[in-house]
Amino acid sequence: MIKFLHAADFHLDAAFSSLSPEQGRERRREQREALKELAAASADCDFVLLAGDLFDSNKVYLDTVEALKECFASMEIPVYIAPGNHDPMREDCPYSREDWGENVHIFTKQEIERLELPGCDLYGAGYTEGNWEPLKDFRVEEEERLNLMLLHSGAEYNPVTVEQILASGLDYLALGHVHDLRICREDYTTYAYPGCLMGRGFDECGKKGFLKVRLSKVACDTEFIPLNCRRYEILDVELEEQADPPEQILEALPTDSSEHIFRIVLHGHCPKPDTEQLRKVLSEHCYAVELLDKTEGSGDLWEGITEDTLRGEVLKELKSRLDAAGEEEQEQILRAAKLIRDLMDGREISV
Ligand SMILES: [Mn+2]
Repeated sequence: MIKFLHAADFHLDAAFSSLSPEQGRERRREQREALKELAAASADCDFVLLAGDLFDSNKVYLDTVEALKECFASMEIPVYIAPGNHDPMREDCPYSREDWGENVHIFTKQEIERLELPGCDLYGAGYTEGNWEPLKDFRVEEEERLNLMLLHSGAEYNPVTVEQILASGLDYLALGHVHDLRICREDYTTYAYPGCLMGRGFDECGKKGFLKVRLSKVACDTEFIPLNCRRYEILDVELEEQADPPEQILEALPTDSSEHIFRIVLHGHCPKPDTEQLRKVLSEHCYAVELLDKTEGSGDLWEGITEDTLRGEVLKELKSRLDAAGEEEQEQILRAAKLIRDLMDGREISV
């Protein structure tokens, strides 16, 4: 059995443009710090596979180069890297510019290279440009060995198909590019994306981290190890008319909210909340917060109910049904009332 770490998509030195410049700098410092957790987890492993997009772009701070070199040096086991579409293998890229240390091997070419390691064969290729299919007509050379491959692969970058994976003879395909954790199995081949190392936006919510894999010819055990770092979270809060909005939202926040970055989406039939005031209150309880007000004001829903018109008649009927209705039915009636109001106001509606 062999044991290794599989990580990808660090996106070091990302812009973090949705945060303040100061918070962006802090997040980039945190990215460098996070590398220490990865190094610590590698202690009982045979090697480390890094499937590309380690850098967000070609522009890398010296602090980042130093932190990554320190991470690799402290690992004391071989580290294999397959460059991705954010950090393609080019003449002037950080992989070419720097000396990353003796234990680091970078798959520099856009063609499959085979390395014979103790206990397994490791295949790999880097991304340089264009749309090349790395697994097209690929078959492992020695079936009886454990066979692994390291690639940065997506629909437009080094694409692979399930048919090609099935025909490859690989035991484990370590992929990068997809920022969510995905572990799949076809026949005896496990192929996985560990997801990005840490979230950078609301499309990368929740816990992020890397995989520790134990692999033999008969079994593949993948353990997800979340990084101990800030998360992006989307929180939907249903406001009630009578209650105090800040209080309701604070109640919905997790206890460690000051560590994390939130998008809070407000729903409900209630008077328009004062989002400026809310933002002020919430920013004291969150690392960063974004508020989306999707509430539908309730105050004007019954406007015209006393009129001696068709509108008044319909609203009166709905209101009396609402007062008599159960909770579930109430929701339907409120939706109907809103629809009728919008229709009579001449708004474009969708049912
Ligand atoms: Mn990426």
